[in-house]
Amino acid sequence: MTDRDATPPALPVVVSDEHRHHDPPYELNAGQRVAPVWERPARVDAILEGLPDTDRVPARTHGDDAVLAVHDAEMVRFLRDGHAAWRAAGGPEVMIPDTFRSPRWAAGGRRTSSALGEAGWWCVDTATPVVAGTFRAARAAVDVALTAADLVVDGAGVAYGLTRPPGHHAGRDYFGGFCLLNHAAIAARHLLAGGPVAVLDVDVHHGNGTQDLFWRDDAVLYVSLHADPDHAFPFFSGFGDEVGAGPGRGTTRNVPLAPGTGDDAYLAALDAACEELLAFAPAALVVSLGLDTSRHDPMGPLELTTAGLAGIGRRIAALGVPTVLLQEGGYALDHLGAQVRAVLDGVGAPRG
Ligand code: SP5
Ligand code: ZN
Repeated sequence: MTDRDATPPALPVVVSDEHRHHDPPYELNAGQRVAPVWERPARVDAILEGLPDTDRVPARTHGDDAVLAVHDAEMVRFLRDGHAAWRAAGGPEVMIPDTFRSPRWAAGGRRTSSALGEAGWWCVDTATPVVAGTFRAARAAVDVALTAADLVVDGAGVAYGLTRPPGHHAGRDYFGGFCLLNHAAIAARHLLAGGPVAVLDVDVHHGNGTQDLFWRDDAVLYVSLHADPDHAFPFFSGFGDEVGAGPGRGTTRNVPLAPGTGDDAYLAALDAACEELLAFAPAALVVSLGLDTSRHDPMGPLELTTAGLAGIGRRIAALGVPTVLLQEGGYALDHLGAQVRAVLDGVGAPRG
């Protein structure tokens, strides 16, 4: 092409190598030691192998304000300093709590001064091991998300942030589900300066953290398609009758899907969700992009093909809303590159 003005800018892929500092040697799933962990650095390498011809943008450092607008400052402090305190108290390299506060305790539970006990105050599961470099990686993923959001604010139309570790299971004052800081929620809150924001969560797991963060907020629409939590993580959240509360009643939409759901039923459900999303008239869209809906995924119970994932991308493009795509789950290492490529091809922006 000779007319350079006719060529849209390439889809930016925001990256950071800092994620490598989160590389736990094992996790506990259903009481069993699992090694290697599901959520590991090789996921990012696999994704980038699928995107050889993209415009890679290094994450820019952002201050803590956007993080503290979403998360409890004491939890951020724990994520930053808690591992060192755990080690000093005799804890092993991997910080996994063995005692969790229950919301059913009559006196409500109370913060502890024990560095070994404190982990069970903030963490909700045994599958989210914290190691010495975890905070550094999670904090860099926030910078990836905010850099991608900035690109969209500056007119990029669509940007993809290769965030790792994922974020959508982390709430204001809890973490779990491989997630430490909720970068999609942080990006959404950041984008609110430009008007109402929709979050579309297509990870196979319900994004309980994002739902909770915007539960009472009528400026953020949270829409999630996911495997029915009656059979799948996070088990206790994501049912169809959860719609938000107070001023946010009606700005949370959950679409639980039966195990085995394939392309046609998934994309039909997504079409209906997209109509609701358009009726909200968001100024910006954040997509929590999990690839664990794939039939190849070792964890998710859904059966989407890679062509089905491209269909998700096409529907996102058809919304015509400035869009920040942020990576969440997806664990089929041999397929991840082709999967992200399929979604981004569906979104339709040239990759460079
Ligand atoms: C971001 C994200 O996708 N988080 C998911 C966290 C799921 N944690 C529970 C892991 C349990 C693994 N069970 C595997 C069953 C394999 N058939
Ligand atoms: Zn997931």
